[in-house]
Amino acid sequence: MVKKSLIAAAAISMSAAMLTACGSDSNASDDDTITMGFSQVGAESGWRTANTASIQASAKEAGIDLKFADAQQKQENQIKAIRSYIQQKVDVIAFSPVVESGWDTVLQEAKRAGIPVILTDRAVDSDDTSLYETFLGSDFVLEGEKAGEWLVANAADADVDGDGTIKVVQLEGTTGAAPAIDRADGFATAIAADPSIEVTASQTGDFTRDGGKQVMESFLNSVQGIDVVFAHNDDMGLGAIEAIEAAGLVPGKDIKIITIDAVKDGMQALVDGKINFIVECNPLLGPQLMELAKKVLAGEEVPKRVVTDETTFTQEEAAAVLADRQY
Ligand code: GYE
Repeated sequence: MVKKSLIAAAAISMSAAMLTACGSDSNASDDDTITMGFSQVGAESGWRTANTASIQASAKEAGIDLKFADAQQKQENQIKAIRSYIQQKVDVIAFSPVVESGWDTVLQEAKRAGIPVILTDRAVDSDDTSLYETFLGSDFVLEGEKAGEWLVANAADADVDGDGTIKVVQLEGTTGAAPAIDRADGFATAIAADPSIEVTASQTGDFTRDGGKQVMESFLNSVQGIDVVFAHNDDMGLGAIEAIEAAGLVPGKDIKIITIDAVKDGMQALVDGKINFIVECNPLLGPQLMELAKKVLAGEEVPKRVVTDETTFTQEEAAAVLADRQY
């Protein structure tokens, strides 16, 4: 009897200890494990899939406990996720804001709770830069400029119908998203160097393949003499290829295509001659994000802006690197 109750008592105290252990696990401030709450935009593109994989793998590698939520391209879902991370008292919040505006309130809540925020991939347009520690990601204006500069340099070739005007249709990213706004700006700045190049029509395809296909179908019906498609990402460009082929035209020849990202499917289409030029946008932000989070939490100084290194690819350059692409 005595023995039995002793065992029972030991079992109770053990489960109590386990409960405490679980409790402290979920509130990382009690132990050394860093907990990061990450709100992802969605799963809209090949770029995004590679970005998510990179963040998940590098959190594991860095020993960081990652809480991950997919917002399905909706700002309200991101705000909900961030509020729940605040409630859970995570150590650090990172997120890729689907659109630029409307973040001040929730970021102030994080600040009041003493939880540092790291912007990943996309920026916010808030005037109060104390609401986040740093912003890690690409220079989207520069990406748009590189796309436009290539077109200016290849203008003679791009005037497919030889009428002296290079008619560009633009497939924009998600309306209000930093990469959509900035890529359009950078492209417009670069093509201003050649008055024969004009953006004749521009509409959002929401960064998806399907969106790109649908918008391109409507452009093919409504715009005469399209010479060039400028798509804000590979996926929309790949959707446009489907629409162009369905219309009986040859993508890359009858209509030139410029895209941004350089994910594998895009690079394959470039090698196949269906895309003419791709500006790289690197999604492998995970390792840098984990490093920045550790530094911020250790009280170390981090730069307010960390820009990703990127290149561009012609068809020949893509053929040389395709086999070794990681994403
Ligand atoms: O180019 C696009 C994705 O924010 C840089 O989002 C990212 C963009 C990327 O859907 O493919």
